[in-house]
Amino acid sequence: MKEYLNFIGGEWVKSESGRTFENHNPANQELLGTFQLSTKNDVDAAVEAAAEAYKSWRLVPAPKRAEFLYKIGDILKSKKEELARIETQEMGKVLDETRGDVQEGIDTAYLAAGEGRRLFGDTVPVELPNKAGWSERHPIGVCAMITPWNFPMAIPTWKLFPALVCGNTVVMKPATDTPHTVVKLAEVCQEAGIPNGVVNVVTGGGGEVGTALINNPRVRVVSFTGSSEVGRKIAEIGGRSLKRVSLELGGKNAQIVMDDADLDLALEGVLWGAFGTTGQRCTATSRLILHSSIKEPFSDMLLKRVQKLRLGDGLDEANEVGPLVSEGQRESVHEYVEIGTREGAKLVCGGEPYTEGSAAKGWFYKPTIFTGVTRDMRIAREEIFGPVLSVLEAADLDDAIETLNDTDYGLSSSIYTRDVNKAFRAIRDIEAGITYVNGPTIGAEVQLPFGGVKDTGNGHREASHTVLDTFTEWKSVYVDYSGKLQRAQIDT
Ligand code: UN1
Repeated sequence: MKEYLNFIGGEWVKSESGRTFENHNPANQELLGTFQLSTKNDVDAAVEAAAEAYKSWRLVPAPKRAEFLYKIGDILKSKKEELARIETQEMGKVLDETRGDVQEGIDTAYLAAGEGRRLFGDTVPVELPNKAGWSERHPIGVCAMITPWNFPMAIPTWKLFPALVCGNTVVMKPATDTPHTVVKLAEVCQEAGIPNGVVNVVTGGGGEVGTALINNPRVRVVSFTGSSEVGRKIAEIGGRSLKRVSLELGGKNAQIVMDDADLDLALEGVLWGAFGTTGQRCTATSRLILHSSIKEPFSDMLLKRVQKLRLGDGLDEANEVGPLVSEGQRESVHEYVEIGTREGAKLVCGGEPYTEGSAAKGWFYKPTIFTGVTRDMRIAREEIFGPVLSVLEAADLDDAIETLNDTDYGLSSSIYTRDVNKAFRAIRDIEAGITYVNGPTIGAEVQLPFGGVKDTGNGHREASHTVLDTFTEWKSVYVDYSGKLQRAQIDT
């Protein structure tokens, strides 16, 4: 059985703990490899290496830093299939989706590389003669990245690549369910010739490794994607030392279907949005809000299609829905199904593990739909992170938008309508970081900001050029070439 190592200061090293943890395939529980169960000392060594590398990396011109990212993008492209297979094995989602996940990493590499020749600041007129002023972006230092298991490649790259092009150095801690993909990502960085210590990876549990990273005084930025519960704790700890903390947290995304919508299109949308990635996206469609007049026919259409979804090992291209990532995840999804039933919602399909044939060895769960869900029910308010869809009803557009907004989260949202006036009102009034018109709640592209409002985050955005605000400090520069003291706001 292969043992994978930490990547610190350009070397592949064991944890000082001498201990490892196992990585299993959620489709069949096969043991895939062991990874370092790291300690605070391992983290401190990685931060030390990153701090040392920062001294020279920050001085490499940004277009030159970008050249590494172009190379990384090229290598990822050449290894796309291999990486997708590794991902499907450790995370479970079907190959088409893991290929998409790697593609998102490739897109992010090229987007970030392009920033190497932009990183725009402002050049503005100044009020005194013979004086110039502008703003420029500066790197911050060592950045910690704590990344989730649902997008084992894309999400780490959303953080890593922009941080690097801005001149920061990085310590990454991948989710314990999917460490292999990030270890591969580090290998790709090494192959591209990234200088030692610029990228470091320390695997292990959130309690030990994550906590040590957040508490390390030399870490200046923490970028985290995960639950709102953990995000709050990170923000509290980070707040004490005034670290910059960028959080991308939960969602309770809804798709609205109006009475004038193309129902076939809306059906394709909700199937993909709710059951793609087995519902394990922070952007997954977790609520379906149906206009009363199409509620019955649309629910019938949906039920017919959902029951035909093919579950199974993601490596088999015939399968459409893979397993949940772990036994714990399956238990937590099932608990929500029990809660929904107790709350009085009507379970119309699924609601139990899927155990047919070889699926019995994996953590599969049947696509599940509840109808008759009301806004006060927990299954309408809390993130489930599994293949469970709650169907609610709305009398008109205002009611639909009010229902959609009636949650603590605000990540993604969608409306299906053929009425342009309704579409624009929805874009204006929906409280979310992302709104799709006639498309599902999933499928963001990397050149637009990604993130959400309310409990979904703390105001930062990943992707786009907006992510640069997480990984740079602004410096305003004034150059007075008058040769005399000029007093702003006083001298004329
Ligand atoms: C996530 O939902 O956790 O927009 C990330 C999407 C993908 C990224 C999702 N591009 O669905």
